[in-house]
Amino acid sequence: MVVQLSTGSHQTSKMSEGGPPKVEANILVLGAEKVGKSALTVRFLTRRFIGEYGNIESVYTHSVTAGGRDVCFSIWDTVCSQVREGWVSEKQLRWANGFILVYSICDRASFNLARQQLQCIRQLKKRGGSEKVPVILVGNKRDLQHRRTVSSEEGRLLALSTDSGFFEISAAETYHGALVVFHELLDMVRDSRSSGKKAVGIRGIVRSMSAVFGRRRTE
Ligand SMILES: Nc1nc2c(ncn2[C@@H]2O[C@H](COP(=O)(O)OP(=O)(O)OP(=O)(O)O)[C@@H](O)[C@H]2O)c(=O)[nH]1
Ligand SMILES: [Mg+2]
Repeated sequence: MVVQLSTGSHQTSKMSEGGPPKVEANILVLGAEKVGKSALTVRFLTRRFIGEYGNIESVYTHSVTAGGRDVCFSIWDTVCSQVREGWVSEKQLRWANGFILVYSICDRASFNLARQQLQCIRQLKKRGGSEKVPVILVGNKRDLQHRRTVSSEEGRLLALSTDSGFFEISAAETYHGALVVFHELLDMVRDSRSSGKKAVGIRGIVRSMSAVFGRRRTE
């Protein structure tokens, strides 16, 4: 079951009144069990850390203003399936514009799962023709340094080798980390959209030129 919830001061509409069009971004939050997917999501939505979240899968819509524009986030806080660990469904892949992959710095198995999910996303998106996929890898529970089993370097290297963003945060300790993760991902989504448009634009020019020159040759 996926629960739908709305937060934020604005209602969803395609166009902000009188201003530039509203930016919409669908964000999928993935990762192993108990790594803090819900803690990160709820921190971003409410600025609070409430400790226990249950394991309910939810989709939240949250409206904010960023860089003078209205932004509507839809955030799908997933629950890791024990049957198909590391697997991301076609439905989730089609829905999402950007991905947050969470692991716990105290849980190596969760880091390995994040690696698997990252590869799964990259492969499936590539097959679908997408070149740049906005992904941020998040090492959570940074406050638990004494229990750390995954070094910052390992996280950074994995992100670097897969062209992803990377942050280590503590959803328990600060709001700032969650804020930076979601806004950085939003920037990546916007960049990928504009580079996608450029590619389509160039393809369009090439098509029209070949149509013109192709026709002339046969005339
Ligand atoms: N110390 C510490 N604990 C955290 C942090 N983030 C989450 N937790 C705790 O980790 C546990 C799991 O957090 P959740 O946010 O429910 O994790 P989840 O990934 O959504 O878990 P599932 O939905 O059940 O897969 C809870 O007891 C949280 O209080 C953190 O940054 N530091
Ligand atoms: Mg959860």
